[in-house]
Amino acid sequence: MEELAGKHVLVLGLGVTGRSAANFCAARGARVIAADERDAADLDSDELDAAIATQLGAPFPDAADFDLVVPSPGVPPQRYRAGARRVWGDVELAYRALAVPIVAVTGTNGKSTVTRLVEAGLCAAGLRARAAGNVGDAALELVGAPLDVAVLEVSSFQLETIETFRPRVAVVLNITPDHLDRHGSFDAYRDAKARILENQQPDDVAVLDFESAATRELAARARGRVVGLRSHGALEEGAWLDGDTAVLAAPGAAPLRVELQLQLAGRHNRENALAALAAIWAFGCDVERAATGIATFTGLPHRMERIARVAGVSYVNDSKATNPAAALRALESCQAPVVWIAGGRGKGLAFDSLTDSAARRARAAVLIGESADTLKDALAGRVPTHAATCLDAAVRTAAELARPGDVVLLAPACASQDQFRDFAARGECFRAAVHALEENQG
Ligand code: UMA
Repeated sequence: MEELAGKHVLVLGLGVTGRSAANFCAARGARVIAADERDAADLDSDELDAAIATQLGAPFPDAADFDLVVPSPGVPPQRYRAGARRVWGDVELAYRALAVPIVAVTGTNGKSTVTRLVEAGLCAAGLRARAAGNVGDAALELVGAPLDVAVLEVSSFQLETIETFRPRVAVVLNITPDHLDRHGSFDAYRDAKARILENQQPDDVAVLDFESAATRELAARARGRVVGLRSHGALEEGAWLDGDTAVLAAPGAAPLRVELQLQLAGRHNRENALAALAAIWAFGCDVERAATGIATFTGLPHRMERIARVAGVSYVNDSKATNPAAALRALESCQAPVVWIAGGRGKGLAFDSLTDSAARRARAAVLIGESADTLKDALAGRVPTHAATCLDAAVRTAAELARPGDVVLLAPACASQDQFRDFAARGECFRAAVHALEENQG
């Protein structure tokens, strides 16, 4: 990217994104300052190019002094917008540098699973495909890799900082309230997600989850072809489930029927597989071959991940359930009585939507973190609640409350950052606590 040479670039945040963005810009001849408000001791800045200047443990420099600001997704716009001449997030930079088409996936819940399913399906169909973005590896890691197609999971935070980003296929899954603490309102959150469609052209495709009212409405904003997704019931142009068969229909052609064989349990995962297959179909690949790749996918850590069975009780880690809608799905997919571990940092969302389901499924709830009292109020009179000071203690309390045949489910409905670095660290803590129970048993 010639346009970076000689430019004065400010990278905000030095996590996964910031490190990749700083190195990327420096390698293309930019003069880079990378800033992070955390102290050097808390940061992993070893991998930075020697030419990059850093400013750590101090307030961010003034964005107005730079040609380009590259914010990390976790840095809110009000920290840099005023005065910034140009803002490109890492997804915009990756789009400008990638020489291959992009399948991009957004939505509130299920997007990492769908991203990985698309990657697995495209690879099985014979393409060199790799997933990156919000799924874990920075999008810029894909630049220069031997690829036919890039699969990017893009969050609302990342979509706030695009300018020309144009995926060949854009998948928008369900949109339900999340990150309201950052976006301020549901409309603003949905509008950020909708930006995935804003640069598409008539030959691009938007795959939209029609079961989600907020996503269905985005059809009016689509500039490309729209492929709708429904859990059942035919569409003129779209995909739906007929039992375990995915049906893919386009006007003027006989519908394709592809049997879905999945390693993943739960109706929501059949819907995730349908979304992935529809994206692959929209991209123009052989869906029969893609389905064989989808069939081999065994799931991601921290998403309904079965950790162990101890004293007849199953322990399931759904640390990625960081909002009420995801926790609801987790509760609903448990067949056995649940001892539910929930709580953490709230995102400005009410928990009332969980009360009925919790009352039906949960024998008890063990509550942790900043939202424990709010959750306790939401469950009052419906589910017995217990407080725990930390996740470790919560697992021990849950083990005492559970009876053989029960499920102890970590589905926090909240973010983790009051007690952990991120949802993955929370999931690892749960895993370690369950293994400790196992050892005490043995
Ligand atoms: N920082 C500041 N000041 C601030 C905010 C952050 O200095 O005001 C610094 C922090 O000290 C830290 C760095 O910025 O050192 C972290 O930046 P970041 O929070 O953007 O984290 P990254 O490591 O770059 O990870 C980001 C995504 N994180 C977030 O969106 C919060 C990762 O998604 C993503 O996998 C990664 O980029 C690669 O694309 C995580 C996530 O929780 C999994 N995403 C949310 C979600 O899925 O709900 C959106």
